[in-house]
Amino acid sequence: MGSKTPEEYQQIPDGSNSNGLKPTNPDPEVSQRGSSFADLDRGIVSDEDDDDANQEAGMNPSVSNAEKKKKRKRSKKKKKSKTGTPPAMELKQTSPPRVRISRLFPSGYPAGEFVPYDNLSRTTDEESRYNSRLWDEGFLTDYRQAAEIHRQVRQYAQKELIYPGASLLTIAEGIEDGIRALSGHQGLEVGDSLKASMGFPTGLCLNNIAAHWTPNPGGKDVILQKSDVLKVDFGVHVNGRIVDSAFTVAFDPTYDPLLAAVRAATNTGITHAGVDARMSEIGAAIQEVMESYEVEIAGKVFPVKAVRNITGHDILRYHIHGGKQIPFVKNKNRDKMEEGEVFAIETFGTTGKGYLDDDVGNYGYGRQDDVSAANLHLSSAKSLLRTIDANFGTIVFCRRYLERLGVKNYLLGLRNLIDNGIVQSYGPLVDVKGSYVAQFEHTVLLHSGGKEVISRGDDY
Ligand SMILES: [Co+2]
Repeated sequence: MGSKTPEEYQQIPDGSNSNGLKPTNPDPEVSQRGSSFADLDRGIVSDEDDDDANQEAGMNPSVSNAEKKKKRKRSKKKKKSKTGTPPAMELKQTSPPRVRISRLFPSGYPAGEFVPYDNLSRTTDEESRYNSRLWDEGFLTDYRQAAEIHRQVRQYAQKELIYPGASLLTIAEGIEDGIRALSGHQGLEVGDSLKASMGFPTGLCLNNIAAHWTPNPGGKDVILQKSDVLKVDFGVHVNGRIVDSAFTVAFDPTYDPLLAAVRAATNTGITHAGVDARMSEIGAAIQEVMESYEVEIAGKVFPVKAVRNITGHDILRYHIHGGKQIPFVKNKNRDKMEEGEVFAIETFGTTGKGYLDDDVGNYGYGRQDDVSAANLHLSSAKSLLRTIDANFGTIVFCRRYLERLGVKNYLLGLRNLIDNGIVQSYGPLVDVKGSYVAQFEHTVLLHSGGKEVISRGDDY
């Protein structure tokens, strides 16, 4: 989930700003969007960012040890253990995914891709290198579980849910049902989705819609076309530890250079991330890579532009956006990354103008925990707030999640909460009509001696 640059810093973000998403125009209309264009055929673009393909996800599953230079691989590729474990005992994920991750990895979850910092002088000993003392006990376990859920659910989505003719609602629900099943939290009892659930509403953004679109109840169902460029951006949290990761799908190879540009740009951001890395340097490096690409669409060549007014961001517990932003253009932001921090490193590239505008429609709602509810008078707002606090806390939710809980007639109360600043609403962000935007995103944990690309998979 991207962090929109606040208006006052939209030109060139500079270090002093630290707001999260900008509230949208408070106009509760369901977004209209559609797609057009010709077709061709292309599957999910993938590449191998990882090497050592023989590393096993479950080979050395105990967490927080020193073996994590190795890159995790997903469980399905597990080879049979040489120690003689009978293969029949091996529990496998189903399709659709319904086996809890905790059952698949009873002795610990696979680590992410571990990349030591260039400057290893800061490392002291193996132990502190791989587990920052700034993290509490459950931190890594929760993060690795959330990341494995993300990988398994998205790879299922890539194989089974996302194809021309699929409805976006079916894709969103398929992803969300997978997350609930794999985490073992259906979220129907009060407080259950605070234990594990989506990290924010599933984003399914077509073409010039860059970010913050999700199906809404009562909205017209949108059918995926062969000519579409689809961004799939979803989050998984376990005990408030949020993994935020996104990819782009295009079936028409016309868009491959656009996807390649953004994939390379995001990987550049990951390469430059680390303790003491400056946002200004990361942004400049990302932009240089992104804008070295161009894409030819219907005989016309478009330079790929880095989007200027949305950024990567730090992630705090139960808060998808902390105070830090990572632009993907040249900038004067003086913030540095610090040990123990978690970053969503994402980039957006576009054939449009490289600047996003608000569109009509509703994406999600986030409880602002620093705003008092003492002034609330409307009883429907008070009761809705109790529901929000009990089920989502500060995790951004959407209308579908409310309706799934059986909440009815919530629009007036929701409006009141937004007007009082207690809930912030978010809406779609779009580039110009006819343009195409792609996005890739990973969540990165900054250990003391290296970074762990927690959401890395063999898909992206
Ligand atoms: Co994000």
